[in-house]
Amino acid sequence: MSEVLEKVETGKLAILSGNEAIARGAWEAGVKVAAAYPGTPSTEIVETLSKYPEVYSEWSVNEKVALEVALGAAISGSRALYASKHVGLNVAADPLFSAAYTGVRAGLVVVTADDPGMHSSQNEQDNRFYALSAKLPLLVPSDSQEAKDMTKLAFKISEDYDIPVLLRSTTRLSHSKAPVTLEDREEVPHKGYEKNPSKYLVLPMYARKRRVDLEERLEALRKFSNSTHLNYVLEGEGEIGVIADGVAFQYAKEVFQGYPILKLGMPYPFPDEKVLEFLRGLKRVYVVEETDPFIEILLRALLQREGLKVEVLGKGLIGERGPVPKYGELSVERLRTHVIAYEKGETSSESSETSSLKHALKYDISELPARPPMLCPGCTHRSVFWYLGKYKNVIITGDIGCYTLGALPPLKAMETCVDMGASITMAHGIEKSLKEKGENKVVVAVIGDSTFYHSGVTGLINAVYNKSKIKVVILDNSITAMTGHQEHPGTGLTAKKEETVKIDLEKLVKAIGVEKVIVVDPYNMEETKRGIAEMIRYDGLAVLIAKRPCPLYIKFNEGAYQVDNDKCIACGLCISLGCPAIYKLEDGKAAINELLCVGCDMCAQICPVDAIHPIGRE
Ligand SMILES: Cc1ncc(C[n+]2csc(CCOP(=O)(O)OP(=O)(O)O)c2C)c(N)n1
Repeated sequence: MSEVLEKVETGKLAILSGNEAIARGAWEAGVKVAAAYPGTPSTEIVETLSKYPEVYSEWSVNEKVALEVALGAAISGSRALYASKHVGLNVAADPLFSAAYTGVRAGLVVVTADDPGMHSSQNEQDNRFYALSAKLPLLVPSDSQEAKDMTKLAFKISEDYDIPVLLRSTTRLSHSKAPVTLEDREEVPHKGYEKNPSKYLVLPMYARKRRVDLEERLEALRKFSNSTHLNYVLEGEGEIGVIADGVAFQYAKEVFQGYPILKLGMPYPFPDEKVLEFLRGLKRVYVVEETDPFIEILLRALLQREGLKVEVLGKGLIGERGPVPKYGELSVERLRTHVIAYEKGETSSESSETSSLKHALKYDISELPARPPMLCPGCTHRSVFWYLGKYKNVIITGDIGCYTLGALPPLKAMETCVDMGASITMAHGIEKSLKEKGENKVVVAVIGDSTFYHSGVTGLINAVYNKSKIKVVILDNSITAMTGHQEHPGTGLTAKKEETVKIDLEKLVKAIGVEKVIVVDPYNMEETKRGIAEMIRYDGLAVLIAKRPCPLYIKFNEGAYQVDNDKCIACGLCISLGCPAIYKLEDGKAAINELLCVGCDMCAQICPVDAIHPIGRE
């Protein structure tokens, strides 16, 4: 964004994505420290902030670290921001809960970017519930302007009530662009550090007092939530009303035109008085929200408290099904279809969840040619999977990154993927379990370099300590490729692209106590094959590091290759690499799309008849 943004003067409009707007809001609020671990759809928040010279920004090694860095900055007087994708906040949940107790000093804003519909995530998770369980105020913007304004306000709320503020975005908001009015940066004076162990040290004896204090802060925040302009009514007519938040509010506005709508920009603490005022005269309320029935649960609890009889129609709770889809991303169309179907009493028919999911998938199935996701041409991960997949008696646990695609055909060399870091720990668990059964199977964990620093390293320490014999492959492409090439502790650069120490994976692994460490160049097929065989044969814990930079990042392109059609024997070996640049001709022989080929040479090295050569070098 910043190129656009920097040219735009204060007071003018800029077209910003939700993420850019959050970054801009933080900058205008005088934020001094920003820490994050990348993760779609949140990555651009700190990526954008890192371009502002006034803001210290870092890619932390993982989300727990990022939140603790931000909390440390806040309690010592600098406004600070944390950002992650929804699952990232699970990693940071430990400090999150305690931060509500300690409070902050300067404002601390915790941004969670949820991913309804799982555009690029392993689950759907509604992080508004973190506000409820960690006892934090929650702001939910509906467009880019609100994203900026609410971020600014969040810093103020955080300071006024001495508590971190949770700001929830979703993919649609994070990545859609809309006009935003820009303002100047407010230079907030540094508050400095003040020693206060009874506040910042959560020993039970202090924490118990802070727990009471937290309840008082929440009660004050409930009053704020009842009076803030963030929760407002769009006037309408009739006895049917709507309550909505976030991007779902935009859909509700379209579908329920003319109805009164209560828009909750601050759904937690639940603005009970404002909601009751809104309910006056209403017989039925639709609750339109994305992912889980967060507002719906609170609303029903409120009705129960008041003994009020208003029909609530949302996603439905236990054993119920309402007019709002229970899962998947909403859209105007999807919401409308569901509401109409519900009104017609068709909840269990074709127009129920299943059919609407079919609707959502329609684009994949009928409007675009089917194209399964694949590792890029020249991907350094390919050769490892190609060889690993040939071991039939080996269990391969995986992890999250570009390399998760190694699980798909034709490579099919990964059997599990649960969360970041789980490859090594689960491999260890599988090995121990099978040992109990008397089976000594080789279990191989495959993990990327960024994921290894994030949470693989602790699993490896655990495996060494607990006498594991697992094998670990670290796919070191020297960047966090999956989320768009962010730096990490092994790249030698910071988030601001300043030079820094480059942590040496091989030395690190050896320092942990791994005795067998093999390093290979994954573009060298023979070396990779031998390295994998040696690792698998080894009677003990062994680590293989496949080291070569991501070709997309370094813009590797050695020139395309071609297949000599006369020599090709249609054996299909090169095709089994799963390279998008290689395809099968009608006669079964191979051909290479020279626009895609980057000349990694893997296919040429495995061709049994030497039929593949660089173009112009037959
Ligand atoms: C807890 C959590 N944080 C962030 C993410 C997003 N994410 C998934 S994998 C990954 C890192 C991938 O980098 P690396 O391990 O180096 O593999 P590469 O994509 O480069 O092959 C990130 C940031 C996530 N899925 N879960």
